[in-house]
Amino acid sequence: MIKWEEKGGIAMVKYAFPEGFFWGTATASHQVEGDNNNNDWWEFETQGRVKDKQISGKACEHWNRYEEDFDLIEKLHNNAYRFSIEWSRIEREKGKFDESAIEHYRDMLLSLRRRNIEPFVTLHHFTNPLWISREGGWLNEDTILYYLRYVEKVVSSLKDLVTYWTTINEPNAYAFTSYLLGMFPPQGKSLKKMVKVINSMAKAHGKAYKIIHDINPNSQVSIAYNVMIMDPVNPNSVIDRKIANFVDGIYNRLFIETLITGRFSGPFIKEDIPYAKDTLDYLGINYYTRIYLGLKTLFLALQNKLYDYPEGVERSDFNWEIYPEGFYRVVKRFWEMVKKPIIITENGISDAKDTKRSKYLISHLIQLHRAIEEGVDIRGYLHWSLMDNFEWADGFQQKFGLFEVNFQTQERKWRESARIYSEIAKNNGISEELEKKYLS
Ligand code: GBH
Repeated sequence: MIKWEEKGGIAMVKYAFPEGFFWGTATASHQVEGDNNNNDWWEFETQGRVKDKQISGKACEHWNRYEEDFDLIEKLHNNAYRFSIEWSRIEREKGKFDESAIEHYRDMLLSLRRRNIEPFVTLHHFTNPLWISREGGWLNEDTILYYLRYVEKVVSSLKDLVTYWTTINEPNAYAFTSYLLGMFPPQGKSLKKMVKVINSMAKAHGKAYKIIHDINPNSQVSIAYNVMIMDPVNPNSVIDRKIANFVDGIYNRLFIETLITGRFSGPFIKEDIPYAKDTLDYLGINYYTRIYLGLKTLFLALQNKLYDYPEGVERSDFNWEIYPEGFYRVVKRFWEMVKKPIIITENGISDAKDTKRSKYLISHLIQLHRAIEEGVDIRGYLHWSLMDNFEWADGFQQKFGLFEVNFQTQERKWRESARIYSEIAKNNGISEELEKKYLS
């Protein structure tokens, strides 16, 4: 066995990741910046619609504390950071662009570049400027054009500093949660509306892809796609399998298949969108968990209870099943489907006490490694999230951070899992010691 000293301080790595692999974390503007008072979420919060009537308020004050936060990223030995640009800051009023907000994001990017941290920039992460939502949000087709005008403005202003763009975060999860489940603004409860929004977002992505490449041909453009494993409650029941497959089709396939084939083939809408075809330079995947679907789930859904996990499975504070093998299944499946390099744009766990996060991290990374060994081209892993933040409709109680945040003092504190992640990134892999310590 090679000793620590003999390898120049690098612990012996059992699961080595490819050279140049991106190790990073991810955040989203509204969840961390603070004072995003000009978007639909702020309105939703101030109407008392978030759990315990919480508001995002100052959030993590990342807007003013980003240097301090980038120091932490450096200490994690990370070489990548994913964050989003807040449309409602760039275009507070329709057609009026705020150059000072663009300058601010420029400063952030320059700071990342100085530190050799590759930025992954998301252009839309759930929030919309108020003027957009007041004009009908993503059900109004004009929103596609407004979005494209905003994209053109941002990308031409920042093109020299950004290679990796994410046009839209989780169009599927956004449409699902905002227009079918009614849990996010504008609280729609209609399958038809949900399908319409997925359709519009596929069009928006297709056009944005071209705009971004016209501005800078070297750009790498993708979406961040939320994939949930959807298994039937009872694998022997034909009805359960059919229901699982139906939901899987809309949630996990519809949007992405449009980008592969140029054809949108959903319930209610079938149409060719030729310009959306082949518009992924890489695929961003957000993976968290598995859900079970079947006849029983449909009844639960009517009572707004979504998941029906079997007894005994390990869960997060959010009650989501911890299912590392699912990560392997997801990347294998999407690799076969898309045949484009994959970057994990989110993966993480709500775990306030940090008793499960290190194990979650290591077990998921080992599954990722397994897929890489089998030939899947995975280029990076961005953990959700750098620090505790405003977890949308659930407010501040769900804690996804590698760093704990005290929201009174804004102090950031290392969790044990942050130290583990730092060690993994530094070694570009997982040592046998780590595996033994957390997985046996
Ligand atoms: C990601 O969404 C988001 O990109 C990120 O902003 C968020 O903080 C992170 O995950 C952690 O949640 O189906 O009943 O659970 C993941 C997909 C979609 C899962 C909305 C939670 C809420 C309704 N999310 N969903 S439910």
